[in-house]
Order: sequence, then C-alpha cells, then structure tokens
Amino acid sequence: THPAWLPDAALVHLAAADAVVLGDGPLVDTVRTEVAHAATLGGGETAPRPAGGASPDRLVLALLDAVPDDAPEQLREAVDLVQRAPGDEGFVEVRRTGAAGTTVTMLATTGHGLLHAWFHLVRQGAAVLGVRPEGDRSGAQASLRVEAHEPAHALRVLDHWDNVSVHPVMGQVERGYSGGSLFYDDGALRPDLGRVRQYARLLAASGVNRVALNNVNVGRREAQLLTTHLDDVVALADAFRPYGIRVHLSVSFASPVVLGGLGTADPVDPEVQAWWAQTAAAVYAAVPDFGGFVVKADSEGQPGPFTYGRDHADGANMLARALGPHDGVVHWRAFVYDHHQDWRDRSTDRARAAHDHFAPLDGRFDENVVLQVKLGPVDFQVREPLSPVITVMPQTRVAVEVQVTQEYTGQQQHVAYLAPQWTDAMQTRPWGDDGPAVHDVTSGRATLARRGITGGGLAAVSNVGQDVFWTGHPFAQANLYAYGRLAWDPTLTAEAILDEWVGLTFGDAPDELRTTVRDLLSGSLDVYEQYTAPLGVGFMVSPTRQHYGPDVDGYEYTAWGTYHFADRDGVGVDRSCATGTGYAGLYPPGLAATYESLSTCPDELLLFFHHVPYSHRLHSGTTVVQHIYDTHFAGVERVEEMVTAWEKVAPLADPALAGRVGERLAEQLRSAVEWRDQLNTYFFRKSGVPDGRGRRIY
Ligand code: GCW
Repeated sequence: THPAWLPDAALVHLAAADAVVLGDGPLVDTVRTEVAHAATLGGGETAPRPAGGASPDRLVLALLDAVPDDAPEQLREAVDLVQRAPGDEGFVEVRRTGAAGTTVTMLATTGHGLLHAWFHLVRQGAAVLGVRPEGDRSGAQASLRVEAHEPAHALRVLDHWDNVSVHPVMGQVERGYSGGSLFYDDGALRPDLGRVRQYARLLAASGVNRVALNNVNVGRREAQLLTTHLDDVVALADAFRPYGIRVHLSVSFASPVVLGGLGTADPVDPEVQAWWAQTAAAVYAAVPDFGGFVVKADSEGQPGPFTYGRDHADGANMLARALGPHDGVVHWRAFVYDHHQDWRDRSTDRARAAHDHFAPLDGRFDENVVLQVKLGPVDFQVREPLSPVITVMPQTRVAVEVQVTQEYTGQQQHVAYLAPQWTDAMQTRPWGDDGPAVHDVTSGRATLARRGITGGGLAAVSNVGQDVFWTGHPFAQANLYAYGRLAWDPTLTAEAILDEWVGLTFGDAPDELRTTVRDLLSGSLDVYEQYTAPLGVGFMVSPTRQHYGPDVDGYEYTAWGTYHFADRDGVGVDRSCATGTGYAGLYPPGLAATYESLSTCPDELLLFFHHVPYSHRLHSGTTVVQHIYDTHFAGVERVEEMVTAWEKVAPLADPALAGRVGERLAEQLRSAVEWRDQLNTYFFRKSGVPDGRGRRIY
C-alpha cells in the first residue's frame, strides 16, 4: 500500500527529536506509538524517554494536567505561556530558540489535541526543530513563539458511499473509482481491518474526525448495520478510535418499518419515536462514542417524512431526539428535488429545490440537527454558484458538502485538483465584502455562536477504496488531503495545501519531480473545465456510462432536471427574475443583482443564469460560441502538455506510481479529445457558426 502523505520520509525529521510524551489515555498512547515509530527511522531509541535529564528536551508533547509541579523549566515556562486551555482538539505550540538550539513544547487538554499537535509537527517538516535548509549559514535568532491552534469546525465528516452488498448497478461503492470498499467485501465486513487503521491515521493527519460508514442510499443489508449487524459498526469504530475518529451511520428513514416491523415510519407516531429511541440507545451501548446519523430523505427514491404528510423538520427532529441523550448528531441532507420532472415543464428549476424546501424551515431544527447542503445548487458540477441555502438559514447549523470522489470531475482518470473550488466557495462573502464568509456560516461564528452552538462544519464524499494508491489516480490523494485540511482551517489557500501535500508525499524526491507534480495539479481543474461543459451550464455527461465522458443531450429530455436548452440560436438556462425561474433572486441582494444582469454576471457562470445567443459577447471579448471552440481546443492542448511534462519526470518517480499516472494521463487525453470533438461539433451544427480560427471541427 502506498503511504500517501505519511511516508516515513515525512517523519524522519522527528526521529532525532528525542520526544517526551506526558499524559495518559488511549490517544496519548497513539501519540507515543507515533513518536516511537519516528524514533526508529533515525535508528534512535524506540521508546519515548521520561522528561528532564541533563540537556533540555528538544520536543515535549504534554497534556496540561500531566505536567508535574516540579517539571523542568522549559515545560513550566511553556505552561505559563498558555493563555487559555485549548479546546477538545486544539493545542498550543511553544517554540524557543536560543543558544542551546530550539525546543518545542506542544500542550493540549486532551489526547485528541495532542495527536493533532503531533501531525502539526509532521507537516512543518525539518524546519520545526530549527533545522535550516542546507546552505543556510545564518545564525539562529533567539526567539520565542507561542501559537494556539483550534479547528474551525468541530464536525469534519467524510461520508463513504460504500455498500455492504454489491449493488447491481452502482457496485460496492457508489461513485467509487478506487476499487472495492475498504470496509466491506461482497456482503460482509472485511475480516482484516488493518487497512482501515492505516486509513484512520491518514485521515487524522489531514484533519477529518468523523466517518460515515455507508452509502446515503441505504439498501436492505446496509440498513441492518443499525441493528442486526451492529457488530460491524463496533469493529469499524474500534479501528478508527485510536486516531480520534468517530463513526456515523447512514440510516433509512423507513427503518421502523424495514427493521422494526412497525406499520409506519411516521415521525409523529409515538411507537416510531420509541423505536428510534431504543435503537439509538442500543447503538450507544455498543459504541459509546458513536457520532450519529446521516439521512437522505425524500430524495431520489429514498423514504422520508413526505410519505406521512410531515416536513423535514419533523423528520430530522424526531431522529435528533433519539440521539440527543447520547450526544449524537443528525446530518440531514438538503439534496431534495423532483427527479421525475417533465422536461417540457419550464417552470420547475432543480436549482431552486433545496432552497424552496428548506428556507421556510429555518428556526425549526433542534440543536443537534445539521443541515448538510451541497456546495452548489445542482449536483457537484465543475462550475456552479454557491447554494443559496447556505445564505438563508441563520438559525440552523449548516454544513457544506463537497464531493471528493470525482464523479463529475473526471472520475479519478483525469487530474483535477478540486481545492480551488472549495476554497473559493468557503472564502466567498455572499453578503458583500463586509459580511461574513461562507466558512463563518459553517463554523457557526456568523450567527450561532451567540447561542453557544457551533456550526455544521464540512462534509465530503470519500474517494478512497481498496486500490494500492487509495484513490485510483495517485494525484487524487491531494483532494482527500485538501478536504481534511480545509475542514480544519477553511482560510488556507489551495496553493498552500498543495505545497504541503507535495512536500509530505514527495518530500524526498528530486526537485524536478516535485515541481512537475505541483504544476500538473495546480490549475488542473481549469483544464478540466475547459474541455467539458462550458460557462457553468453543467452536465452534458453520459447517462449510460455512469456520468463518464460527453453526451451533450444525454440528459436533455430526461426527468432529472439538468438541461442546457441549446437550440439553433443560443444556449443556457434563464434563471433570472425578470424572465426566468427567479433563482437568481434567492441570493442576498448584491449577489442577486450581480447574477441577474447580463452585464455583471461572471462569464464562468453565464449559462447557469442566462440563455443567450451564440453571438453574445462575453466580458472576455469573445462570443459564446467562439469561447466554446477556443476553450475546447485549449483544454486538449493543455492535457498534451501535461502528458509531455510527466513523461520527462516519470523516470524519477516510483515505477508503480509512474506507470499508474502515465496510464491515467493517456486516458485523460483520449477523453479530452472526445469531449472537445463532441462539444465543438455539437455547437457548430446547432449554430452554423464556423470557428473564427478555421480549426478542424467535424
Ligand atoms: O450526484 C448524485 C449521484 C448519486 C448520489 C446523489 C446524492 C448517493 O449521482 O450517486 O447518490 O448525488 O448525493 O445523494
């Protein structure tokens, strides 16, 4: 198995640190194991030493309440510098550089905090202990630095869409592009969970602290994880626990009927409520740190409260009350829309659906309900505006859900570093420059903090499986890493995270290889966008090939609500208030006005908001149809450059990795050409407008 972002080379700088660990508890023991492992890499001692001794300790990791009164000076000084005891997962780093070298003291309240402190040291690389890059002969400046670190989000969830039983169409993992499930194999839990433990370690090092163990589309066998197959959950929770990760389950809203034999799942029925309360209590008896439920209700055929004439607050609160006594949370998904839409009906707009269902419910959700909202209003496309739901639920704990698995972004055959999409969204200020950012909504700072409640955090769909590289495309590891990092700190930039990931994953590789990997990933999402659906219009993917590859009209006359409305004169969806579905008006006023008007709507979202003639001139100066031709030709050229760049450095990489990347790049190029030719030909035939530069269109 590939070590992903935790190869031994990424830990070796801590080998000689001679770290001291103070404190007790299972997660502190995990830190001790990590320290001992790092020590072996330098050929040093294998067990952490006790504190004190002749020379100062270079590195101490301690729980605050485990620091003895007669601790050595370094440690006492550090404790005195802590202004506020860190929260559950936080830590304080105290670093002093003096004549005797650098000492680093990491202090936390809990083992969980100490574990994050450890991975923080790993990420900082050799510099952490005052080691300067080779050739740097400047003397170390005497200094003292104190930094407090806390995660922005308490809930940093990774949702696995893993099926226990292989689904006839979706397979073992729905939208999985990395081989089988890490957890299940053909109907049963895997007997050896060794890889799950390694995975837990990787996730903890990225920042993820919750994992949902099964698909949000809950089949019969999957529903039983809650009851008859609870043992599977116990075993998985045991595998994740040493790294501070709590497990959640996706549950079927119809469980009282399907599992409990009741005649109804009506959320106001006392028997139904009692069934959920008992079932939750049994889960907590077996898994005391169980996280809670994820629910996809009344969506794409899943059962929900609508069946009983109840709304989604009724449904979510009923589950929340079953979990409440145990500190559990309900992640209730907002992905609710009519998937039996009549394509001839121009008044229904799928983009509005989540807003229209949920906005009226703000203020009705219990405090342990999190409303989990997809980042965009439609469905994880390469380009969508922010979901307006995020801006209209000030009294609700809102979580933003992103798709790390690349369903619509190249299915881990294509290189597509997704972090820029997520950072752009998280750092957007929908109410204007003086207002809060999206991450202030997800952290709860914007509105909920006053009531002492934290926000809903982040959630993401996992991209991991049995594959030796974990993610099919080795570079898709960067997306998983970036998700965890952003869930911890949503103010990081995509470029900074990329540097970190390359540094950890390829730290000991030649510069040339590292730079190339970095360059291939940076901007790769733009490349993908260039050769696929243009200007925010979305979809155009194949319905028969599981959303892989182009099919411009594949969804045009279907029930799914994802249309582009191209005709001989123009293309795009009119979502304006003046003449369209009114969707543009669902945003705060400034943003709504920006999207409403053709003169201010950003080019990259033009066709999401407006239906325009092919001759419409973009802000960039070219016409819509010429833009389509230009970007599709350019996208393929950029993939060709990626192939050449990789060929140059591939001999410097591990041969298995080089082989895998080479194979996938070849497929990306083939697929990009297919996209280019189908899109260009389609729009040439519709519009009759030739390419201004006379290139070949079929
Ligand atoms: O984008 C769609 C996917 C479905 C998925 C659904 C969802 C789990 O194609 O496979 O179902 O989103 O988010 O629920």
